[in-house]
Amino acid sequence: MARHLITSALPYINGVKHLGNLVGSMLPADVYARFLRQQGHDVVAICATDEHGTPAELAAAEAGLPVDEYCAEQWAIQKDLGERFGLSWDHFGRSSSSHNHELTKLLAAQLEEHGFIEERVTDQIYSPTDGRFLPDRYVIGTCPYCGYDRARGDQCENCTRLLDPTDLIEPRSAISGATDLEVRATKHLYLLQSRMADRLRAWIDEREDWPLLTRSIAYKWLDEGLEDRSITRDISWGVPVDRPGFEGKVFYVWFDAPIAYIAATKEWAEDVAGLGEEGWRRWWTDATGSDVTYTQFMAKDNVPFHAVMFPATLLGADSGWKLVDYIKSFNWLTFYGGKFSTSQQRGVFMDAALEILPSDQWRYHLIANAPESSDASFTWESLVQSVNKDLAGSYGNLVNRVLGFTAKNAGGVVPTVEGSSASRDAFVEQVGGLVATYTGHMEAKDLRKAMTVLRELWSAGNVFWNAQEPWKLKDDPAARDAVIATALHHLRLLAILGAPVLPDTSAVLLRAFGIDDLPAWPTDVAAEMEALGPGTPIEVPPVLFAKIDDDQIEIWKQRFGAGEE
Ligand code: B3M
Ligand code: ZN
Repeated sequence: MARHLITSALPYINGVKHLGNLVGSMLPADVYARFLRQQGHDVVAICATDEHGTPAELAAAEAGLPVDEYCAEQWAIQKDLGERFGLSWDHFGRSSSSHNHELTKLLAAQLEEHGFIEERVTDQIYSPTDGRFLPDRYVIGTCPYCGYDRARGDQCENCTRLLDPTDLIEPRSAISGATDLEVRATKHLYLLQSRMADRLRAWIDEREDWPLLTRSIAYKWLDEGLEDRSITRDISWGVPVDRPGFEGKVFYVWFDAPIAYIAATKEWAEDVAGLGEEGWRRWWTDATGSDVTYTQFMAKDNVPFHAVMFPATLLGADSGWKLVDYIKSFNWLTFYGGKFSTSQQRGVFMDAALEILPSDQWRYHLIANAPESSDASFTWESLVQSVNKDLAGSYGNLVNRVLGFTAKNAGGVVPTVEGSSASRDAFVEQVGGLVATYTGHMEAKDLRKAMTVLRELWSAGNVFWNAQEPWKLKDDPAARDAVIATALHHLRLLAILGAPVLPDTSAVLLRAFGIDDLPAWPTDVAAEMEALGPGTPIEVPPVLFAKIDDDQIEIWKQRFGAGEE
């Protein structure tokens, strides 16, 4: 039994997340956490809402709510949706928690103590009309390179050139449209990352087992030269900087957000699980936590912050903080090749998804098509294929046939098996091989490959059942009973193996065998194939997966669109 800390990138607070957000962080983290728990490991899975920064302020303003009320509301909505998607985190916290305020200040103090913080004065755009400094992206104007008239102060969306807000022609506030902008001097704290570049590179060099995507992004940032980075902002919503001359300033959202991984663990240990300080320190500080394996899940745009900047914070603080062991990163899930977009509400969002299909069907489809080695496209056609062909056609159909046949021909109980048969032995061996491969892919967090093998396990059951033709064995009840018993054990195994991805389905199927608690991950498949006592009653559950009509695709396209702008 090992100890595993798992975090998924924190969903931003400004509204319900879309399927791309879900498959790029929270869902794969959950599948992995469930798998490790089933293997008997000591697992803590942590997530939280990322609540600070200007986008939260603006979303609250748009909703007509004070920002703290807005965040509290949205946190509750996201937590509820996550739970309804079967996300089994140990704690879903908030980056605005008192624990995060405390830890963010602590980390900043530790960095300062070791000489990694410096005050610097910079010029920034101030909007008297808005009564605030404007972050670069909230200054808009005409691009000096291509003439696009809605270019943002950090980058022109049209020609992709990186910009400085002072480059813009006719700059104005994106918040109010005000044009009376001024440049004012303002003081900020800088994290001296440049002084840590060599240490960080040496640390990344050692992470040879990381996915190529993660490593290449990390090296890109290191190769471009690690710049000192301002970690404070002139806004009011966030963790205040307690320092003379810094009144009205808060820490930058990307400084406090990853620290919320620690804070949410602390909140869980101290306020939820009643484990006290040691309860979170044993995961996060080296002194007692060195045997922890820490795995993070995220989409590729978050990798620089997790592979370089958060480690810079933790290394610089030099107080034994646990660094990540493995970063599992994802490419983009597209909506018919186009972008899922929160601001334009394009694509399918978690709330709407649950209105149209049960969570297990989404979980399977998304994981089976996760953007692991390249971008992947969500289409209604491929969703229907996952449900109709894989879930209903292969897995569900096998369950129906075997359990229905057992009810009719074996009195609804596990029959007694006498002697052995070559075909059964061959099947058990085949299943054993597939289980080993499946387990290996899960351990490697290669989830798409794992789903390919899970499908092979489903179809192996169908092939066995079809080849044995138990319905033709009326005159050889012993042989027929052996086929039924083998197929029943295989179904029980499928429920156990499928549980990380299809938790609700597995619970229903196991219930049919009278099993209430999820059995441990199989290590000895031959033993598992004899685990059910003869005479164990078997119930026939309701159909596990309903097939989707082809007309449904048109209805969904009407409602959600199909990627068109
Ligand atoms: N909230 C993801 C995003 O909004 C960001 C992740 C934070 S993880 C510490 O794109
Ligand atoms: Zn441009």
